[in-house]
Amino acid sequence: MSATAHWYPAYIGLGSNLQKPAQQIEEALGLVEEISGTRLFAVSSLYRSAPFGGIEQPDFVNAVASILTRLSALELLAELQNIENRQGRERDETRWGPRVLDLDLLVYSGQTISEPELSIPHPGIGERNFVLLPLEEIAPDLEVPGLGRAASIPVNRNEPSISRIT
Ligand code: ROI
Repeated sequence: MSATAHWYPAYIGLGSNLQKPAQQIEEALGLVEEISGTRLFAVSSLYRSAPFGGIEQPDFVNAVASILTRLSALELLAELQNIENRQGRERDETRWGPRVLDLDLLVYSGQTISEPELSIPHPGIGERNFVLLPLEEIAPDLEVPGLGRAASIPVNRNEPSISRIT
């Protein structure tokens, strides 16, 4: 870890639709708390959402968490992928197919990053209600680079249904 004195705010999207999804999300949050130089700050409700992307599969459980971290965005990404792998995520799974655990780095400290392995802000934020609604719940005033204040980003009217479960 290239530790600096600074703590950066970051937002993580969590999703699962296999192997007891709500438990997968809770377990992942516990592992996020154990990432070095990182503190869990707030967690949204859990949401049940119909699958986005046109492939027939079980409903998802989704949530968003905010953290403070001393890691860089790429260091944090590696830690999140490590958690996905520990919870049995298959790297060769079908695009837009079912998954045990998805951890997406959504926003990192007001930065815009375009690297082959990482796009920040996450391009799905404005397009996916399963990201947008939990993000608006915990951080309505967050400025998402390019999109503006979280609470002002419009909800997508033609998307699959989503509801709070906790
Ligand atoms: N659909 C929903 N509702 N929630 C997700 O987390 C999710 N993740 C995905 C795909 C398969 C695109 N669809 C999703 O990766």
